Order: sequence, then structure tokens, then C-alpha cells
Amino acid sequence: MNWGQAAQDRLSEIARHSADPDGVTRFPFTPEHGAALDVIRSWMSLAGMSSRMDASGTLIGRKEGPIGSKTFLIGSHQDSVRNGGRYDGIMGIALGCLAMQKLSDAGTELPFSVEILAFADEEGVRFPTALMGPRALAGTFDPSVLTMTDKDGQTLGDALTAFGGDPRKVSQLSRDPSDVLGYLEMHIEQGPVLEIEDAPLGIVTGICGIERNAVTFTGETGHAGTVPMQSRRDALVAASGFISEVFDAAQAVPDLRATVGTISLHPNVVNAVPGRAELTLEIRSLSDAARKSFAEVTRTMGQRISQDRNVGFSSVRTYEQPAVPCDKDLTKTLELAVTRSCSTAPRLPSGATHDASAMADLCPISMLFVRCRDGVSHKPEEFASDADMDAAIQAVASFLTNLDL
Ligand code: HGY
Ligand code: MN
Ligand code: MN
Repeated sequence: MNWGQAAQDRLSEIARHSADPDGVTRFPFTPEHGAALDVIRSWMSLAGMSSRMDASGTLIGRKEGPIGSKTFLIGSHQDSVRNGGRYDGIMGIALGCLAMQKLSDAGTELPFSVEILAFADEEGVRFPTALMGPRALAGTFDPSVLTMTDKDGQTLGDALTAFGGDPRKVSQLSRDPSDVLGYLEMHIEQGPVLEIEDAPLGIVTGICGIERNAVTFTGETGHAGTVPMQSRRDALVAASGFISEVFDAAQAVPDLRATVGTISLHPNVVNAVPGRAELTLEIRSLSDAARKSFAEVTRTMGQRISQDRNVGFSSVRTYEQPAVPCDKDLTKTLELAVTRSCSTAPRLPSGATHDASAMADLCPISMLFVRCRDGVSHKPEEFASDADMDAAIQAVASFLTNLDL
């Protein structure tokens, strides 16, 4: 069987389950999500796995090992961003099913059980939260997120119930860590490193930590035609200085990313001085210390700018996810498996976050990156080749048969 071609065909088929024909738009607990799970169930069945959906909307494929054996977990997310690509998330599920199918076709019996986890929501696009599925398994689920609403005002809890999940039982999904051997996530790199190094696969060393801050500059609005320039308290002018200084300062910190991704103004009309500017500042780094230190730098920066511009300033952390190292033993086994079929196996950190970030609270984690054409992701142009996906399937089949647990 041409496993890479099979992966490409399956990802083309499931990409059709999208709310928008331009790329893939598949949010959690939607008709597109339901249709995608039907396709993934068929992949799991072809791999000789049973399948069931848990209370959090995670579809779980399971291949039983010897009685009393522990379980190794493989997973990623079925959801996408708006008009995203056809590989981010779903590829990890497809490749996991094909690796299990390859072992099943070869009659290989593993000395442990294996589960493939198709998580509902990693992107956090529909609701202002994410990772409910892996957090439920890891026992870190916060039930308060069930009251969060999407842009139409539907709560996460109601959407989950309507989809066939059960909000009341999500907190009961936590797994016994002593039963779990580890977790592997395969994912498109979403960056240019493997292409630059001409490597089909990469070994992830760790996943960057993230924090998100709600930053507000508060000045005074007024008539654009009558308020003299000298007496203005223009919130947008202060914010623009802040955004530029943060960008410039982040360049000086190795491997740190700082992004102002959103800004909203009040009253946001052409003929009024902006009285308030609200923006989000996201900071990512593999070093939590560097990330927190930079966050402090931005607060000092904001206070200075607010005094210079005679406006108010506040910065409140609204989200934080610590950096997560990948397990050394699993990563070594993965590296050996990759080098059985590839000449090189570069090691690299992940700037993007993944379900594995949350799974690290349950068990040792490992991640395998697949080369990403032009480093492009979260766009319809996202692409991974048959040959590279074939190499991933070979590597993971070899990884599973050589796990020394
Ligand atoms: O934001 C991220 O890193 C991921 O793509 N959700
Ligand atoms: Mn993504
Ligand atoms: Mn992803």
C-alpha cells in the first residue's frame, strides 16, 4: 500500500467537511465536526480499532493489547482555524490510524494497548478556551469554561450537549497516569525549519509556553476637528508607540515571539479622537523565565508611554500555558525510529502549541513534525507531501514496535 498517498487521499476527503469552501473551516461541535468524526471512525475501523466518543467530544479509537497491559496514546485535533489548511491537527489523526493499519496489516501485535484520540477543539477559535479534551484526560479540566459563549451566544456546555457529549461527565474522564505509557502527536511543522534543512521529519524538543495579556490605553475622546493637538489624550497614538516598541524589543530576545494580534478602538469613528485602545499581547517562549521577564518589560514600557502621552495604561494576563519539554526517552526512541527511514532527524522546538501541551500533565509526551511547504500554515496553501507523510507512518510504526516501556 502507498501509505503516503492514502494519507493524502484521506486528508483531501475529510477537508470537504468544512463550513467554507475556501480552505478548511471546521469548528468544534458543528455539523462539519460530526461528519468528520464519521470519516475518522472509518479510519479507526480499517486499523482494527473500536471507536467511541467520550463526554468531552473526543473520538477514541482503541486497539486492545494483552490483558492488563498499559495504553500508549496517539492524538491530535480535528478542528481548524477559519479558512485554514487541510493538515493542521487532522493529519496527526490520519497518520496515527494509518500507522496502526500498517501494523495490523502486517499482523504485528504490540505488547500494550493503543488509543488514537481525535480531540474536538485545540484552536480555541469558536470559544475563548481550548484543549477541553486533553485537559479532561489529564484531570486539569476547568468546568467554568462550559459557560463560555461563542459569537452567537451559545455556551460551550450547550453546544457539547447538542453534539452528543455530556458536560456533567467531562470531569470524570481523567485517566490513571499509572495506566498510560505516553503520548505521541504528529503535526505539520507550521514553520520553515525542516524545509531549510531538507528533512522530511523533525523531532520536537519542547513546546513553547504562552501568555496572553489584555492591554488597555485610556485617553479622552473628543471632536477630531476642534480638540487642539497639544491637549489631546489620544489612546491610539499611545498604543501605536507601545506596539512598535514591543516589536523592536522582542527582536533582541532569542527564540521569543511577541504578537499584538487584535486591537479595538472606542469610539472607533473617523471624526473622533480615540479615547480607548484595547489590544491583546501574546508572548511565547520555550523559556518561561524569559517570557515572564519580557512581560514585565512590556508593562514598564506601557507605563512610561502612558505617562508621556498622558493616558491610562493597564495590562492583565488573561491566559497562561507553561512551556513543556518532550520526554527524553520517548524522544530518543522516536529519533531512532526516524533515522531508520530518513538520513537526518533534526531536533527543534515548537513555537505553536498543541494538544500535547495539555497531555503533558498526564504522561510523558513526544512530538513528530512533518515538513511544511514554505512553512505556511493556518492558510489554505498549507501542504505536506505524500513522501513525507509516508516517512512519518513508517517511523511511527517502527517507534511503536521498538518502544521499550
Ligand atoms: O496557537 C497555536 O499555536 C495553535 O495553532 N492553536
Ligand atoms: Mn493550528
Ligand atoms: Mn494544530
